[in-house]
Amino acid sequence: MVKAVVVLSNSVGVSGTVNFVQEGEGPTTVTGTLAGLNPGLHGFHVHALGDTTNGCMSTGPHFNPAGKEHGAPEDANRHAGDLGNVTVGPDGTACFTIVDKQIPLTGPHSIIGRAVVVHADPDDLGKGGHELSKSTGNAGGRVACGKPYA
Ligand SMILES: [Cu+2]
Ligand SMILES: [Zn+2]
Repeated sequence: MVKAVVVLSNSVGVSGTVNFVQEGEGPTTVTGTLAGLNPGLHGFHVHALGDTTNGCMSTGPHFNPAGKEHGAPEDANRHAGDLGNVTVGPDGTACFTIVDKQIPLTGPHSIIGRAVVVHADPDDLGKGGHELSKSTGNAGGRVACGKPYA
């Protein structure tokens, strides 16, 4: 069993912790808690680079080793990093579990050392018809991020 943890932070009061667990070659289970967000849906992705020297902006685009378009987690045509949305309640917190097969913790496509990013707006899952839908889901600003450590 391989585990990783991410502590999310930013300068405007958003915080959170996300844990990743993978058993063998099986799917990865992601469990997280977030606080300090606006209620509603927020895009939630693995981005390509574990570089936060310029805050969340330096984490690059969505992790996309297969060269696909942005999509929903259940789509065949999606970035590996496309984990959809997390739902934030009226108190500004979220508690969620995601099980996904495209975010391994070992091997050439491991997400260890990349970045987890929470966005200001909902991810349209590639279906919003916006010019950014097929690249970012038009999910708006990057409000918190962190780097998964094994
Ligand atoms: Cu993102
Ligand atoms: Zn994407």
